[in-house]
Amino acid sequence: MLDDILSLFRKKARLVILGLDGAGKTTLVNYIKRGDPGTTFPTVGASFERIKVRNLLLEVWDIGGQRHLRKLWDQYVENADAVIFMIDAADRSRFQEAKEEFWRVVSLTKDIPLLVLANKADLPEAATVFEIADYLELSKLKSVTWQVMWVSALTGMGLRDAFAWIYERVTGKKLLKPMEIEGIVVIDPHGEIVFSHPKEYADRFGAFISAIDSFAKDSLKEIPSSVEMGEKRIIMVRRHRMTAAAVISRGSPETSVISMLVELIRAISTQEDERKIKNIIKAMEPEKY
Ligand code: G3D
Ligand code: MG
Repeated sequence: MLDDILSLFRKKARLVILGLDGAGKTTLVNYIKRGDPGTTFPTVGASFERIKVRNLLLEVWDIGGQRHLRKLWDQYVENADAVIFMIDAADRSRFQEAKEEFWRVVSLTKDIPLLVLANKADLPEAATVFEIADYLELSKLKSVTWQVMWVSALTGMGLRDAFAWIYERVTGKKLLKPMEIEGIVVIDPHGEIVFSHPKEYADRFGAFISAIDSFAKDSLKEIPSSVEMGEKRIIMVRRHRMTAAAVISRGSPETSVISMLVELIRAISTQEDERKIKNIIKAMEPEKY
């Protein structure tokens, strides 16, 4: 699936991948290399890797700490077609450090597309894209084209959408379908529907979702699942014994929806006010994704 996207890059593209050590950059590169082992260039020093896979030249830097290397990676960033900033979404203890490095990178990207990958989304403790966007203060990003996505470099979850986004920005061609959410429901541990968007959606769809919920209760655990239904797709997430489900159109970026559902469960279970909950859904509107 990811290979389909990678093979679309007809012209050479330079991607710089940055992040603290442990963010998952090497894991990402290894995932990409599964379809094509590519060429690894010998490099000096342990904090830099350079790999060519198909038409993509990946220049990977461990940042943070070693100040003397900065001048070097600055140049790589300035010559990139797109920049990927990776953050370990499950390691909150290093968010502050990541944030400082992130804003240093931003000062170099100018108009280069910038993709923030909130990695390790497969771990139940992973922060959602909302939490990451909040923490990094991404809303302050004005000039650059940017996006934040929830991925797992280990399982490959979300990587297709991530590279589709890069492809769109590098080539100017459209690939991803706009996000289309038909409806969302959240079900509590007793099987009661505690949230529905739009309001009347639960009446149309709720019974079906409840049925799936009771069926999946034991097997779903905390792993998101998705079921295809013609041109639509049902995405289900379980957290804190609650289930959130969204019906989306096929081709919409799935991990964004998963992240939203996790965030919805969190907001509902901590009884956040309705306005905040509305904003979580609003952040999914087509112009953003
Ligand atoms: P880096 O190259 O950015 O320094 P690595 O990071 O790719 O070496 O990853 C650091 C550790 O995080 C590795 O674990 C790796 O397996 C793990 N990791 C990377 N991506 C993911 C992910 O998406 N999910 C999970 N659960 N783990 C991930 P080890 O134990 O080998 O150090
Ligand atoms: Mg590495």
